[in-house]
Amino acid sequence: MRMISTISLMLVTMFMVATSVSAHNGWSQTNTPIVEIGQKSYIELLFGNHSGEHTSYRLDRNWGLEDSNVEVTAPSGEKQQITDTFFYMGEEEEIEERIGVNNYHVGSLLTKEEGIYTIAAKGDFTYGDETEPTLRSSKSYVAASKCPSLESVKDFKGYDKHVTLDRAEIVPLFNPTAIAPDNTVSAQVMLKGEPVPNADVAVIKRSDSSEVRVNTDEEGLFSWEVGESDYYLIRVELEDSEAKYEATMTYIVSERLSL
Ligand SMILES: [Cu+2]
Repeated sequence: MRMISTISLMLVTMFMVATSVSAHNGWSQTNTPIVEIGQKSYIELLFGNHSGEHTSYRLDRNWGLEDSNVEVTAPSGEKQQITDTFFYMGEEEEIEERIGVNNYHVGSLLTKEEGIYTIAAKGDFTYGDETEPTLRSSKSYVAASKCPSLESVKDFKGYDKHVTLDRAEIVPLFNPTAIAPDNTVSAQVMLKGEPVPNADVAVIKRSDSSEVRVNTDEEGLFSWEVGESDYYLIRVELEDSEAKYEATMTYIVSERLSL
């Protein structure tokens, strides 16, 4: 009996092994990591990552919102759908060859509580000539505070909530709204609530699309040194016996906190 369960565990592990399929990805980003309570945070849904062997922050076409939804988890745990707030920023008519090209949707979230809001966008995307959709999950964060400063939000907790239990997810083990340059941080790759060992993760810097590549350990954990102040995109692509998955997450590194 034990033998059988060992074998089935090995099989499960084999199916969970990350593949190095490289494709385009969708990601979300907040316009600023910190807002005053009562103010809105604006969220962009971006799509691209073609150049540099698919480690790029560059846009390529757009994240069409069909089959997508954007759910926010407030600091209290309360969930809110904000999919209806998204507006496509590109033209939809007149110049035909530019319709739907290299643009994005932007939506918003009104903050009401102090703490970290987790924004989780999900979409089912059928790439190229594939017949089954890739299940996408993308996360970004904003902190709301009465006094919107790095100093007042740096000790906020709740960034490591698991909010995407039905597909892949990147869970930061650092506060993604208040991180200073040159810190070593870690995060965890999960698939349906279970850690994913040996996954190939890329961390991509917005200003020059340079990347850091790391592999997850047996607990799905990976660590890296955050670079200088900038926007960063973390992405991983996975596959199991049921589907293909992609998970992305963005964070913003600020200039060093003044002490
Ligand atoms: Cu490509």
